[in-house]
Parts: sequence; structure tokens; C-alpha cells
Amino acid sequence: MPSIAAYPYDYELPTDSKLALVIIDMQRDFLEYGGFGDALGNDVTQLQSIVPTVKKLLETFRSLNLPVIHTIEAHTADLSDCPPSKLNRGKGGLKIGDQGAMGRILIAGEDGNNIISELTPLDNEIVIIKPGKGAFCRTDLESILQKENITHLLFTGVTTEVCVQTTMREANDRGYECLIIEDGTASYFPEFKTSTIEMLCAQGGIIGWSANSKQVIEALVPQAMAIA
Ligand code: C5J
Repeated sequence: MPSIAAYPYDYELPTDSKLALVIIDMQRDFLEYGGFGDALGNDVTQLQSIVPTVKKLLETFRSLNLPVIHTIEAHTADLSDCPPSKLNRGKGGLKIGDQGAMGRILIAGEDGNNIISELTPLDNEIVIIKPGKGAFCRTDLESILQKENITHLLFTGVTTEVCVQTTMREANDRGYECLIIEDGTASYFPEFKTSTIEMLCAQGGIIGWSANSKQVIEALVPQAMAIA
């Protein structure tokens, strides 16, 4: 059985269902100067450092014709899908819906809400617009995965401890086999990234596995060559 050399043990690749790459919230608002993350005083270069790795993984999945799922954290312009608990959270910086340097913060369709140009989704790729941190909350993600026979999810994106971790936990509870790609995810706080991956994989992989992009690509590319 083909597998990824992962932690805490090998991650077996599916043979009669599909593996998908999940790219969480690689949006201008989180990664670029003048966006939401920057306005909150975060060092956006921490997140920018993973762009080449995520791009390489994306290109690998595209070249193998494997499914890719992009997510975008976004709200409607009238904020009717943003609960007060989320809207009012945080002090001292820009809030959701406020005018920022790239348009209104986290509002669908604004410049800052778009995925960075390096990772722009193709027309045939799944894009989940999500009002929560987790991508299963008030979205069609679960029914799309079922329809596409996707059972295995490899996670990348930002931020590790917020939207990536929340979505991986939601997916694990729904029965998906989840792996986080260490060098394909980032946090504004490097120590949070390290701790999150430790927590997800502790106790024999209580939420899932971790591996680096090289281990993932090495496992996928020979398999595809053998099938071809
Ligand atoms: C945050 C995210 N950090 N994509 N969103 O608010 O992790």
C-alpha cells in the first residue's frame, strides 16, 4: 500500500477513494502588507515564507489531476453571516467589515479577500467560502467531499492554530484521514505552529498525521508514474 513517511507513523494513501490538497485562507488580507493581519500588528513575512512550498504542492496536485480545495474566510457585505461574537472580538485594530488598505476587511469580493495571485484557483478547483474559522461550518464542504469520494485530506495554509487546526479537527470528527504539511502551513507566531502540530499528532495521531512537502511529493509522484 503506497504511503507517506509521516509522523507519528506512515499515512496510507487511499486506493479506492480520493486524496485532496486543502489550501486554507491564503488570502491577501492575511499575507500582504496593508491587510487584516498586518493591521493587527502581525509579521506577515511569517506567512509569506510558505508560498513557494504551497505553490509546489498545488502544481504537483494539478499535474497528477488530484483534487484541490481552496478556502476563503469571507462575510457578506451586510455582515448578516457574522455573529456578534466574531464581529466584536479583538481590540485596538481593524474589525471585520472596516475599511482597510485593500477594501473592507474579510468581505467577499474585496481586493484583500482574494487568494494571493500565486495560488489563484483554476476553474475546476473547489473553492469554499466560509464565514467561520472551520471550513465545515455553514458550508457545503462535507457534501462536496462525499460526492467526489474524497476521504483523505492534506492540509496547508494559514494560520496553523486558527483556521487550519479548526478545519482539521472538524474533518477528523467527520471521519476523514487528515495530515498537516509542516512546511506548507504558518502562523504569525512560530511557537503556536510547532505546538499545534504537536497537539494534532500526539497520542498516536489523535487528530492526524504530519509530514513535510518533500515526503508528500516523494510518495505521490512515483505512485502516479506507476499508474501512468
Ligand atoms: C484567522 C485564519 N487567523 N485563516 N483566520 O483569523 O486563520
